[in-house]
Amino acid sequence: MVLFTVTRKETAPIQGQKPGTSGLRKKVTVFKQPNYLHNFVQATFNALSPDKVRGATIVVSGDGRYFSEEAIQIIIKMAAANGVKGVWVGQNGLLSTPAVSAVIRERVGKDGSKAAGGFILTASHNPGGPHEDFGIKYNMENGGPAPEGITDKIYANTTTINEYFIAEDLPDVDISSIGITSFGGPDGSFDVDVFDATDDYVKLMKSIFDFEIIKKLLASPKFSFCYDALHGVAGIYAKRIFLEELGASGSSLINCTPKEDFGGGHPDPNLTYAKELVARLGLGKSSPEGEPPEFGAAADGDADRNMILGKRFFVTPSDSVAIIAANAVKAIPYFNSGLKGVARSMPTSAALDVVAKNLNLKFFEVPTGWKFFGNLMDAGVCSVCGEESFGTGSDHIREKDGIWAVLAWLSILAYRNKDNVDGDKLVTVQDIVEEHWATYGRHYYTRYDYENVDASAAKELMAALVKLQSSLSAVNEIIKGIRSDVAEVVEADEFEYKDPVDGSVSKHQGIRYLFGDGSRLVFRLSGTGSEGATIRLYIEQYEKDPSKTGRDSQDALAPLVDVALKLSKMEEFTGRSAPTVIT
Ligand code: VG1
Ligand code: CO
Repeated sequence: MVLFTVTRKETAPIQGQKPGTSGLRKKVTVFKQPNYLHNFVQATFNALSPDKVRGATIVVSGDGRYFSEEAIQIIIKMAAANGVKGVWVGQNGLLSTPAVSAVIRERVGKDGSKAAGGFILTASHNPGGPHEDFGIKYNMENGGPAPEGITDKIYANTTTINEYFIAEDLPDVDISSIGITSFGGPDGSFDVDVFDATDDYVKLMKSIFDFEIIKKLLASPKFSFCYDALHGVAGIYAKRIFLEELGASGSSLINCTPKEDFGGGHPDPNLTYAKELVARLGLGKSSPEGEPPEFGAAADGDADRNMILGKRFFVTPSDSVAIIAANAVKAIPYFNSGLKGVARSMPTSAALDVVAKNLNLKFFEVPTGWKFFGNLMDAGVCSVCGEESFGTGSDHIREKDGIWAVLAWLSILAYRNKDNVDGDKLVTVQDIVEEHWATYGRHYYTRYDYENVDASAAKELMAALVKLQSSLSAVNEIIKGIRSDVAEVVEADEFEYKDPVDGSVSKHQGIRYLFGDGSRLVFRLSGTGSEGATIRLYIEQYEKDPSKTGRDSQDALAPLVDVALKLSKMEEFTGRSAPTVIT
């Protein structure tokens, strides 16, 4: 057995290591600075209670982006030096974010141990490569992202850190082959367990969904689908689940081999970046050859996001979570005994609220970021939740789950077509969405992102919007001057959240303007960008009248967009006449 020693290294604080909405995300060039990663990892170990580190087992893996392999070797050596007993690594350092959550919750090691938490290495939907982004975050024993109490501690530690511990003489571990490598250190043995990255996750999915009914749908000559992993880690799960388990044909999968630079693209599943899929589904500018598939879906780099498409049809993420919630009990075995409650992030449209009201379900509105759903799920009051940013999930884990969302939609389609898979015409994605609108009304919705804006200009814009909120009559005067065809603002505030489980309060979670007809404008600064500031503007309008739910979304929202841009003086502050991305 190879023996190792522990070295104490002197270091000094490095500025800017504050975790954002989902961990610390920076350019690779920043992460490669001497001690940058080391400081953050040590600050994390120091923020956890000692029994979750010393003698504990932790998971380390990610979406395989550039710098992951190097980072994994550093973290293994630091874990060993900090008294960790075992490190679990997905083969080739790969594990999707939802799979890490599943592994922490479900996997049992050879000695019967479970993991105390894990580092996830990803910058999610941000591009990868030597000049692009890297990221790291810590998930706790429940499989969910560290709560703010912990991330605040981590940050505080990074500002005072003066030492870290590393097993410099521990050789690099071969993470490409499955198996356990044991080392001997001052505290006894230290094991690195490299395991199959898909097994635990696939097993969990099979316990949630009825794979047989989905298999029948996929086998129907009337059905066809296309899944785009955008070169992210979702590809390895897609191959296992859609091809091996569900019998889909290889041609249904595109970009399903993970690449460290995501093929040079943005692994962001939306209408702008998932170009190939969008074109295949007949939603692009040029029409595809032949008839588009009935169903399409995409994932982001770390496979926690999803985009759902029908033939020539886009499902907004806010509608998607509402539709899954409305159909879950019948269509998904895991929910057969009912939903404990549902939740959405604040900027997500109120489509889910209407379902909750109709089905008499507990309902929660939380700040942006998945960490806020975890407490509700642990407390047993939330089964299904989602965010407008292409994130959907349930209490099977404590992260959003891209493949789960696709299986949820396939389950709904399979259930709706179960007596007629061989019939002339299947119930389509579009049919399901339009039926939903007819029952619950439609929330027209769009988000404008202004990326990499000058940070102080963004702050000034937000400050001006907060200032405006002190007088609603003045706001309504301004709005009247912009458009006469929008309702009055009846409430304006900065969203603040008191966690109903632990009582913690999160302030300044987005600026809201709420209109008398249920319309909303929300302004937020992104907490996941790695450069400058990103302003997000969310625009929503509710339409109950079934004869008006079929409008073009852009037309329906045009007056509110006009109001939002002028009220915020977007161009004046940012110098941008158009957003970077519209979703
Ligand atoms: C964005 C989304 C948010 C999501 C977060 C992490 O955060 O808006 O809804 O939870 O990304 O998702 P922000 O602060 O940039 O708006 V992921 O897939 O990047 O881990
Ligand atoms: Co992601």
